[in-house]
Amino acid sequence: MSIRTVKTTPFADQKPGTSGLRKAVTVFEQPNYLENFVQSVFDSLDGYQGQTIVLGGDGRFYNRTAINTILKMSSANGVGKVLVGCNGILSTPATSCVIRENGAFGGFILSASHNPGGPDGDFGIKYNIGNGGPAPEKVTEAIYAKSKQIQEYKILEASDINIDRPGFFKLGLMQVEVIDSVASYLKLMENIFDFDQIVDLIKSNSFRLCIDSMHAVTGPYAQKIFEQRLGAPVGTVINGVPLEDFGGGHPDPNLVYAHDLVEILFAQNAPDFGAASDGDGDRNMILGRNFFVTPSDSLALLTANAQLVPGYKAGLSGVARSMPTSMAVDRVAKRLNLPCYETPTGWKFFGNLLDDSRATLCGEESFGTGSNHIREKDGLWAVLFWLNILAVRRESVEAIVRQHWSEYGRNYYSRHDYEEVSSDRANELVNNLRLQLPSLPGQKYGSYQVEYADDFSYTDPVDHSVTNNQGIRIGFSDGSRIVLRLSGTGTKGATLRVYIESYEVDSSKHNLDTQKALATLIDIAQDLAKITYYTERQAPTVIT
Ligand code: VG1
Ligand code: CO
Repeated sequence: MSIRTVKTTPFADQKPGTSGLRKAVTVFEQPNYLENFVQSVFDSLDGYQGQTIVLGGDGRFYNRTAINTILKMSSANGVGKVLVGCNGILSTPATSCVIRENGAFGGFILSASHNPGGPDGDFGIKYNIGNGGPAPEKVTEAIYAKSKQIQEYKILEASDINIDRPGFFKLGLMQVEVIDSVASYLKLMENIFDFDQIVDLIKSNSFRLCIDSMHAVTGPYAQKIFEQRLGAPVGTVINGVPLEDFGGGHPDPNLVYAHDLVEILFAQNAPDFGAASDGDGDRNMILGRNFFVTPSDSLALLTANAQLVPGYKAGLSGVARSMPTSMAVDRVAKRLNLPCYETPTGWKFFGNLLDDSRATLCGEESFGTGSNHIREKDGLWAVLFWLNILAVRRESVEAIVRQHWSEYGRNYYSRHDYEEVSSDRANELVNNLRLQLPSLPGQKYGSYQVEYADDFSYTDPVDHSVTNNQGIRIGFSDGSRIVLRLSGTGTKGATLRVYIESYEVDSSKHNLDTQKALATLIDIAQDLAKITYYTERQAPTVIT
């Protein structure tokens, strides 16, 4: 086996977005495209030689090809050992767990998360650092800088190794250990949650649950945890076999794309609890019987009920939410006297807060929540957290949420996505709105008065790094907000996300339809940003 040095030329478009580099599979299939990026990662790191790295993905098309390429490049670049998930499968949270458990130098996650898969779908690659979390911006910037200068990469000439079952291999001088994809993660979950109590809940005849893995990575995890370990009946996990194209679906767990689960949970005689995972298992939509839990509310509820879970009994050090996430958790934090941080969108911004013990729980409006147990958001963790709460309280999901609203008030919240719109026009929309910002404070729109209008900028309290232009916020004097930003994970055109939030303290007004409750603010967003004009769309693609 010899190491080959291959001449290459840079690709101009290898800048990682909100969560790694995501492109159409056809882009990744170009000769040297993946290799250039992987070599740029190695070229931007110091001290990985002889160390362990972790490698796995969500099982989508191109996963196996990429794994074999990365293994050979890791060997050629002097990595000591690679821990690779069996069949190339490791959910994003499991990768974070394995990196931390083994004191690994870092890891590669092969996923485009919620983006569709298959030969005509998307692929993605993300580098995580030694704390188990996504590389912070200074690292992704360094990778991007290297990718613009790259002239050669190194790869071992060897045949592919068999990753279909656990075992040990040698690839050049490097060791490869194919690991069980689920074991470490399950052990970690058992340390956090009261599994016995959840078993009791599931055994009680009155409780039924349904977990939709959407033919993505969580299938083997969910079957092992819910059906085998916690005793839920076989068939509790639906769409549980990971498929390279996710069965043609779109593994974005929201009310539109997770329609199988929505139909089951909103039917007559529906189960008591339902959850749907995204492609790489770091996010999960939570449903009760005929009831949708807004992710922002979920974060607030987990915070308010954390003392019911063994892993958090000792208390929380603080909480953090991404800027567009509703302010429901802020109210809980205030009552519990906890610091509450507001970060830009993307899990990489929580890493320092978790490492520095400033926050214990973190969450985003996009169905991702997590804690200091790893450094990624964690979909099945959120499901187990909910089940642990239900096992203790023995009330319905709806009753628990309604009781929370009556105690803290309700943050009506919705996100409107306009997908695959023209990038030029989306940028014009944002620029046009930016120009208006200085003149907005004080303006009145019906009963709403603008209190502040800015483009969100974040200073990390730990390393003091500054991140600008993270979304336009328009805040009103009654605490309502409109936020607009462009997605950093899409691969076709631009996706405009509009986030709308209002706060209602009066519990006699907690039964409104969300879109109706937010109708005036939705109209104000339309007027200010001229959404129909710029997007050339009459309505959003997805409303959650
Ligand atoms: C989206 C979500 C964001 C999430 C990111 C990665 O980003 O809004 O909250 O962190 O996806 O999640 P954007 O830039 O498209 O709004 V995942 O599960 O795709 O890794
Ligand atoms: Co994801």
